[in-house]
Amino acid sequence: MASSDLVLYHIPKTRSTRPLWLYYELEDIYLRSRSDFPKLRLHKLEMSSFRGGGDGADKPESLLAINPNGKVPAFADGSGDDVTMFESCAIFCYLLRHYDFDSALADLKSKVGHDKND
Ligand SMILES: N[C@@H](CCC(=O)N[C@@H](CS)C(=O)NCC(=O)O)C(=O)O
Repeated sequence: MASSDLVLYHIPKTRSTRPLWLYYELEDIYLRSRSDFPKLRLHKLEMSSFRGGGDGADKPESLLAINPNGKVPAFADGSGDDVTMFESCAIFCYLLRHYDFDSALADLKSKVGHDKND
């Protein structure tokens, strides 16, 4: 994984759509103007095959390494400290805090007092 890559495990029409939608919004705003805007490595899974094996048998080991519950979304950010997360709303806030550089969509940075190192 390149150091600036984000990773998202996603199944269409599930909660993983929340962070995926936000990533695309941020990409639309920042891809051309910010050279440090990260690429997304999207792992798109299908619910039918995902559930087939039961007890995580059909779930990729790399997904289970991020989320032992085997649910999506599962997210990783390889920039700086290696961050892994698996709650859609937490990932959503993380993306806004770290990659909505100009607070175009929300101003989480000033409201919660966090910066990129928090
Ligand atoms: N509270 C979690 C819910 C995660 C969740 O339940 N994900 C479902 C899809 S919406 C899932 O992965 N289901 C497949 C399974 O449990 O095997 C979040 O919002 O991220």
